[in-house]
Amino acid sequence: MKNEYMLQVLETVKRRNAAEPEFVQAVTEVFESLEPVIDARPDFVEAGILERIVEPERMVTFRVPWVDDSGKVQVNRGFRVQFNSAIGPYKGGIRLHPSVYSGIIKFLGFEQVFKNSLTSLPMGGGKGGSDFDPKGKSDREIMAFCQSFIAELYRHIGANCDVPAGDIGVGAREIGYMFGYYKKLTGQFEGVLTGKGIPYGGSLARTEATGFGVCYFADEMFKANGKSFAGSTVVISGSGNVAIYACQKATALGGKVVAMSDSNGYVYDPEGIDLAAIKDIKEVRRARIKEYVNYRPNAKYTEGCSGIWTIPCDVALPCATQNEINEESAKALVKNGCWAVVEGANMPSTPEAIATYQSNGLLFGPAKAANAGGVSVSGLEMTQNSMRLSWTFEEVDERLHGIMKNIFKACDDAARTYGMEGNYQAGANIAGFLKVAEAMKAQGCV
Ligand code: NDP
Ligand code: 2IT
Repeated sequence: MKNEYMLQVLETVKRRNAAEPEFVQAVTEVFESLEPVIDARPDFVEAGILERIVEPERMVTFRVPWVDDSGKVQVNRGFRVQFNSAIGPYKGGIRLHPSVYSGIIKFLGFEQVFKNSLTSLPMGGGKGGSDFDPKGKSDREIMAFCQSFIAELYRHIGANCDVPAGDIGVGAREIGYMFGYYKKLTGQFEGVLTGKGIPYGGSLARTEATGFGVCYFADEMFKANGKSFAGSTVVISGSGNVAIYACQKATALGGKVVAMSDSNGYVYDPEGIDLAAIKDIKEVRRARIKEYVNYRPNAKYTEGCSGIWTIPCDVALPCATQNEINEESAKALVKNGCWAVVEGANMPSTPEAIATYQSNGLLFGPAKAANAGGVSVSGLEMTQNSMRLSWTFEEVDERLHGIMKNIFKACDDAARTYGMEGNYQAGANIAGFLKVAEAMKAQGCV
């Protein structure tokens, strides 16, 4: 990056957020793509768009006290960042994981601003979470935590203000407990959360949306480059919501998924992953992936996460967590003939890993475009709630497919316009940014 003004804004971001490396990483990655736009748009400089877009509109941090099954009081820390509302109410998930702190929430909130813009639906960017660890907790403990979390968060959210959803550690069970308590506190039955259960306002296909969307995006990118899932070998990290439905759709499109993982290790099944077994282990029993070998004796379980990227594959779909592919893993993928990386997780590739994909000519589908299917169907859930009706699975899936095609086209077009054909990372950042920047400029200095 050579633009003096952008370097100065980035320096301020680094100084002000020195203890939040993930946030600085996310901002740096976006800024590096925006240089040609800022060079061409002095009006954005004059309107202070960059200085404003890197600063959340607000962020709340709060105490979350709850009582565990032994009767002991536990205290976690809760967060919600309301990053940008230029194009719609704040929208974004809630993450429950022990690694959560302000820097994780802010990086996710910042990414969400551009992702939500790419969906073409009217949603601003937000994110929340807590350092609560759901692993090994009873249903009652999960409910106690979720109720305490919402007992504070309810005053900051609302159907026209801020609409949370799931992320790591938050699925339909947690959203149900949060929705129930929000309704008790406010007396309002409204579309304040998405990812709700189907009987009380949830959308069909929201569960599948992120994973399906990753594959719809990949499919478009492959077609545009003369490639296809058909006959390809696929490696997917994670075995949660995104990974499971990415596995299902990649298989339906003709790929063979040979490996999946959790935070303890990975399974390699050369005959192709048995998704029913994974669903039983992860969705029904909430157990560990190492049990997969009890269902499929020919599969092999290996402790540790990064080894999954040394398995030869054509297509890698990182669907677990941030910075899970570093330069070494990226080089292993390249060495073994991998030709595409499409990101289901948020920021799963380090900057060095992305540079490795690009210098070796891999097709790269960046997270904020490729995983936007989840929040897109969340947006469609909000639409259905407002209309007080619900669409069929097929109708939602078809809209999701159309949105993912449009997102690919927007990335492709923006990359071409700015002379970076095939660089969908730059295209996603530019296309996502332009809509938000125009809206911020039009709304004045707020
Ligand atoms: P889940 O909680 O359903 O699953 C997370 C999966 O990733 C689990 O297999 C988990 O293993 C693994 N994982 C989590 N943290 C780590 C870690 N630190 N190291 C290694 N593995 C880890 O979450 P989702 O599937 O919903 O989310 C996965 C990713 O996708 C996240 O980056 C999330 O932000 C992103 N995403 C999610 C969307 C959604 O709609 N849910 C939408 C767009 C993006 P274990 O069980 O051992 O913890
Ligand atoms: O990262 C994400 O886009 C999500 N976790 C989904 C957010 C949402 O509001 O559905």
